[in-house]
Amino acid sequence: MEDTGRIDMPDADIATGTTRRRVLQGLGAGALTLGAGRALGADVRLPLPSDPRDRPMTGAFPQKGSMILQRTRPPLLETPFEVFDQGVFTPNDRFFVRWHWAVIPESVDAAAFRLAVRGNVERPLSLSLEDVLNLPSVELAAVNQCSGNSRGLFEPRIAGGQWDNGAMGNAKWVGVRLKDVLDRAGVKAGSVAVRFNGLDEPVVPDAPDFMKSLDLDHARDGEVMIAYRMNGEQLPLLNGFPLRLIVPGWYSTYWVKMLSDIEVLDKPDESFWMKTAYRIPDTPHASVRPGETGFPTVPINRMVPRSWFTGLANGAKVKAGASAPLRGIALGGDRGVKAVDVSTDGGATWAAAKLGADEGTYSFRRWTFDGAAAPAAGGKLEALVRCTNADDVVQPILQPWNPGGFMRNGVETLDLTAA
Ligand SMILES: Nc1nc2c(c(=O)[nH]1)N[C@H]1C(S)=C(S)[C@@H](COP(=O)(O)O)O[C@H]1N2
Ligand SMILES: [Mo]
Repeated sequence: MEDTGRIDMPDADIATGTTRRRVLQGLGAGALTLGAGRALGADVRLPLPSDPRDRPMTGAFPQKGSMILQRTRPPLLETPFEVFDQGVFTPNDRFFVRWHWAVIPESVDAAAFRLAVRGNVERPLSLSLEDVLNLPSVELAAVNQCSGNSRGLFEPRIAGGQWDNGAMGNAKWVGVRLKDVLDRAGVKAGSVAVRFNGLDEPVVPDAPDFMKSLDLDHARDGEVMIAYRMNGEQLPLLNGFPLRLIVPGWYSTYWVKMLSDIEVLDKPDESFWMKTAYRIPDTPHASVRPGETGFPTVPINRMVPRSWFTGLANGAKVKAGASAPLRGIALGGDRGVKAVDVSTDGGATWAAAKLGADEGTYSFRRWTFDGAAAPAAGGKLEALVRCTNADDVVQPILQPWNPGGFMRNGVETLDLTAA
């Protein structure tokens, strides 16, 4: 097993410009040798509408704790939903993992690593990690959510990763503004977009390398960042060590991991992952009828509001005649959470939940609701939860559908029995 990447991370003094060094933990040896996943006890049964519903739990991946194994190579690891009840931030070792191609470096040599900034710029750059760490740092809480999060719940069923709701996570990201990096390179007049590529590669040479791009104005908005720290630690290798793009409020397909190449384009990006893949219907709620064809499409973009119950799962028993302890998390999407409402009459009336601490526009927000009285013993209680964001975008009651299985955000239901 070869030695693996270590990164000398500056400590909290980075803002003062000092680079007193503290070596954080190196990456586990043989990091990505993905053999037969070590089984961790019983399988987990996901609440999907069709089989297969069972998934193995795995603890076989470097820097990762117990995760739901969706696929081994390239790894797709889902966060068990109970993790979202434990805190508003998702621990790095429980944070979901998704890669498109199986050729992922087993380690990254932090000293040799370079980030290229090139294309339609005045001064092409080759930045070391030290160079990046010496730029002014910013911190932001943001949810990283796969476009296909919850795809396994769609009916009719849609091909692709059959995720339950755990292809998402919230972290505090520290890094540098993409704008500052672009300014150092000097974006030339006539530029329209910026394309991002990472160190991973397709298994066969003629398959399309995973790359994503943003319009130039978006790339320069001062919020899009290049992160080197996640929840106070260096990024786990599987989450993009040493650098990844953070695109607050947008689906994580844009959050390119192991970011090594930034290319300023003077024409729109016509490559596969923008032009062909990750496109949504250009219709209200990006929704079409199953089987419908001939609709216009656009690249997937902003996230939409969502909310979930945590703590209690469908079928749970609550105390008869007492107030049911409802709680959960919400996400505003590309705007903050304005309100979370609960209904216990099928959506006819709604009452406001109490919101927890505001960790920022793009973070999860906790909510609690104690106004739902359970019926007499043996009776059923059905609760619905709905998030409204600061743009007054509200979750739809009827679940939209699209052929990619993207952007699921219909209102969630919790069925309880009083005992
Ligand atoms: N380099 C690279 N970055 C990538 C991907 C990839 O395949 N390669 N997948 C994207 C997609 S679709 C998702 S959902 C997120 C997953 O981020 P995570 O593994 O840190 O949870 O990474 C994004 N960034
Ligand atoms: Mo994704």
